[in-house]
Amino acid sequence: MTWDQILVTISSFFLIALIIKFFWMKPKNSQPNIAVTDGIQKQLIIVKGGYTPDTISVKKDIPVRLTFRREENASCSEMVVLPDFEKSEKLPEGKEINIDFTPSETGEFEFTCQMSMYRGKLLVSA
Ligand SMILES: [Cu+2]
Repeated sequence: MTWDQILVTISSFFLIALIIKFFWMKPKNSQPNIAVTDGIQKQLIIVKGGYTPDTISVKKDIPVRLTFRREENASCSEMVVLPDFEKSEKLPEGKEINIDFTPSETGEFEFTCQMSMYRGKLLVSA
């Protein structure tokens, strides 16, 4: 191998390592947990072309209240489903709908529209 080839080989290794680090080793939970108010972890989620925010970090064994406010009339988003917590609610446009539950296990739990097109994640940590 010539020096050129060695250099190219080494730099491509670094590039690959960088790509792997960026895409696969992204920290799973980089956001802080949502704030606790009156003993409840409360988060407002706007429903418009998706869920904003779509990743919510909470602690287990503390009650959670997700308030969904749907700001569109696309039929796609007229319901929200949290299968792991056996919750589903209709979301009338412009109204704030609360979903209350207490996560008792850590992990990643999805919430979606009724057709699973809009997706959000609840990250529960100890
Ligand atoms: Cu949908």
